[in-house]
Amino acid sequence: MTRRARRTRACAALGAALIVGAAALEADAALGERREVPAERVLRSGSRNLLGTGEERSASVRLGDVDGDGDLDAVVANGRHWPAQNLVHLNQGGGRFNVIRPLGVDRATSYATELVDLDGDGDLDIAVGNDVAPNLVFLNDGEGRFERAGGFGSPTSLRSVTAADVDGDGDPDLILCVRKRLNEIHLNDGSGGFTEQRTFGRPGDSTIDVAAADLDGDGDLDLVLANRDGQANAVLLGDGKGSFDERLEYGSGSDETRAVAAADLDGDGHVDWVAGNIGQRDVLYFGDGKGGVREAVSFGPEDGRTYALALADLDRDGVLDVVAGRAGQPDAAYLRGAPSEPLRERVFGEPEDVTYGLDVGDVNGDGFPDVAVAVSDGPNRIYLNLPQRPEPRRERRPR
Ligand SMILES: [Ca+2]
Ligand SMILES: [Ca+2]
Ligand SMILES: [Ca+2]
Ligand SMILES: [Ca+2]
Repeated sequence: MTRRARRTRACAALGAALIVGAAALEADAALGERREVPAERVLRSGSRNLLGTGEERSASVRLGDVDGDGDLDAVVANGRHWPAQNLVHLNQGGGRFNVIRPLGVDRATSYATELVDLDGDGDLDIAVGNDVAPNLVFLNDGEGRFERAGGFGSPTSLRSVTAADVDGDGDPDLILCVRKRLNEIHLNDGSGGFTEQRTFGRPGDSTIDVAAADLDGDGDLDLVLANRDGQANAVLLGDGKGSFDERLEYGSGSDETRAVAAADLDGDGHVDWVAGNIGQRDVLYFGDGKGGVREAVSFGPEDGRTYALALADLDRDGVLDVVAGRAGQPDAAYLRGAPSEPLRERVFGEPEDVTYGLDVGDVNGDGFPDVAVAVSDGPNRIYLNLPQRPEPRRERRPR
């Protein structure tokens, strides 16, 4: 799941704003109140919204309440092909990430830190996926302290880890995208142990990302694959037991896709998905309820470099919006309204930042989803989803 601003970057630039739309006032109007409620929102980041000051080769970020105090914390995967320290950033309330804990003692080539309750004890654990280094499981003590507890799979050219219950037994399994090799699924034994493996896709697939959702409405999870290296993208229909053998291709057949996200975007009961592409526009695919595409809508820059995607209702109008993290281009939100309305692009972040990952969640507790970005060779940060001010307020210098 974005963006970045060199650490000393001027605050004015960080105001580079996302204006999100209007709809917040109706409840108040219905109550007959005349309160002044800002109609527009901005995605804003400043020097106090950094996730530390490091400039690692960050690859992904995940938000979740790891210490059980009710606010969202952040876990960042660092390294990619070069060993680095993964970090847990603890929210001190209001979106102030003022405490950092290292995750484990080994530095490794991390691409992913997936946050999910792996052992079923009610707290969020972490699965760490590395590029050709052992993948690790860290179990949470409930207070955000993580102890290494086994791992999953063998070292391989892993690019992402996605948690989903692919065999329908109630525990989250781990879906691994592996570039130029068979992708893997590791089935959870219910206590965070992973001894049973499946594969999906084809041996040479360059799958970078996957979204798990029930595309054909038969009650089990299916997979949407983001494939690179000129390979066709595909939907794989699941059998409910962890196998995905029925393949339907989507897209042009040679899309360079690096990110996917899935949800029912148009409210017709069928799951849709978004593909984030490199060197071409991104695409909204509206599903036909059978794993195929009913309609495709391109959006974003012609030469886009989308590395990460998330879906969230940023303006709380009841319709999911798209957040795109881009490499060497500004990140952008795409606000969606009625199906007939065009997407409204709102760029944010710094053009030179290389956004490898992002996640969306309400880190300051105001009810509006904020955006966390993992930037390669730049600071990771939070973009708060805030009411737009009439005049951008000058940010105070850090003291
Ligand atoms: Ca917390
Ligand atoms: Ca747990
Ligand atoms: Ca499972
Ligand atoms: Ca299905």
